[in-house]
Amino acid sequence: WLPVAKAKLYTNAFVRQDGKLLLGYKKRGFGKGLYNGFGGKVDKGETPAEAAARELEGRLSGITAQLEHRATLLFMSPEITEAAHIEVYYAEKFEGTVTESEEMRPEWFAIPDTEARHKDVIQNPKQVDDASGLRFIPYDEMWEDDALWLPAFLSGHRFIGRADFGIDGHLQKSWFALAS
Ligand code: 6OG
Repeated sequence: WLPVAKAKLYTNAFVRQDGKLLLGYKKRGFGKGLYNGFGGKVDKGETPAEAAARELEGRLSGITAQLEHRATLLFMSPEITEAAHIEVYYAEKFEGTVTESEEMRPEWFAIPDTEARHKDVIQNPKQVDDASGLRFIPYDEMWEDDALWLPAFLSGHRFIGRADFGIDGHLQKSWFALAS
């Protein structure tokens, strides 16, 4: 038996502080023009946790954070023979200064405080939080799958999931399960 596709291992890290979420606007490369957590490929000889710490530090030019593993995601797409396997990390505390890098422009966003508010922000994007003056999480400028799992991720759930994209680049099917 031979697997038909290879899974490439990536990390992604989301930092939250004082009710705000730190995202990066990707200036170049894969996912250009979209907001995302901070991460990249896991190098040979490196664990995902090590890669997540390295990427976070590199892409924010010098922050260190206590990273907590919360999700394992698999993304499939008909255009690529490689599936993306992403280990997703969460951090509430970090040290250092958030700085723009060549690849990512960091920006803080308000986090909706209830599930209903989250749904409203997903359906009606570009809303600004009166209390902080920050824009809510920009789901309309993120990967399409993010709206399906980021609310649960931010509520503290640990899970595994898979999202399949079609040839039109849109999400076709997805599946999530809480981790035990
Ligand atoms: P570099 O190529 O810049 O790493 N990534 C995804 N993130 C989300 N939220 N959804 C997806 O759905 C993704 N596909 C890839 C993994 C790419 C970064 O982008 C993430 C890495 O953090 C399709 O080295």
